[in-house]
Amino acid sequence: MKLYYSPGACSMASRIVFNELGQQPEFVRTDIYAKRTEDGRDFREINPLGYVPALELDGGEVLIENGAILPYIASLKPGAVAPSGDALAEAKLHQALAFLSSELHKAFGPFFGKPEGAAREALLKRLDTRLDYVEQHFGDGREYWLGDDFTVADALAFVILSWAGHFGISYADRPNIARYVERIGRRESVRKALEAEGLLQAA
Ligand SMILES: N[C@@H](CCC(=O)N[C@@H](CS)C(=O)NCC(=O)O)C(=O)O
Repeated sequence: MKLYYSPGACSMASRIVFNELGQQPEFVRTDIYAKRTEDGRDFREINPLGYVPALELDGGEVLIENGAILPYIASLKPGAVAPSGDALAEAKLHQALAFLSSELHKAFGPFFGKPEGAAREALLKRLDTRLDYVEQHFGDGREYWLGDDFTVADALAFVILSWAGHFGISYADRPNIARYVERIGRRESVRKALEAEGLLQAA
């Protein structure tokens, strides 16, 4: 298997999950701006949409979208990093991945373009409603997104929530999120992923 990734991007969630499972695919660093892989290929030949993560399976099939890739990696070791065999628990995982991908990720995304002034304020307002939801979600004292166990949702949530510091967004008024990010960031799988992507110092 090959994981196409960019350092610190949402593709790092897959690397964290592979670390959790003690499995290592081949990692292919990808320039998401130039759309080139480190071995000189046009990345759009792998994902026509030009974004990471993309997971190339041994048979040559390519999966895209965190919401599909993360459950697929989890299925390599059923029950280890995702609920298995409980329809409601599985639905809650899909709910989490859908929210994280289509609401939280997409609310953070525009900050990579370094918006200023009124544009930044409008984006902050939109992001705030999503962060309020996350803060409330952890208000019952749960350790992980789904409750008592670490799942692939935590890998993705950690990566996305960690972007805040790079955009000058503080969690000082959101203690549940601050504690959660710190807690997940201490996991060995996460430390190893940050180190592999050259981000341990900045984390
Ligand atoms: N819908 C995709 C979005 C992935 C995505 O936005 N990836 C970013 C990095 S975090 C990227 O590669 N952006 C480059 C681009 O969109 O051109 C998913 O959830 O997997």
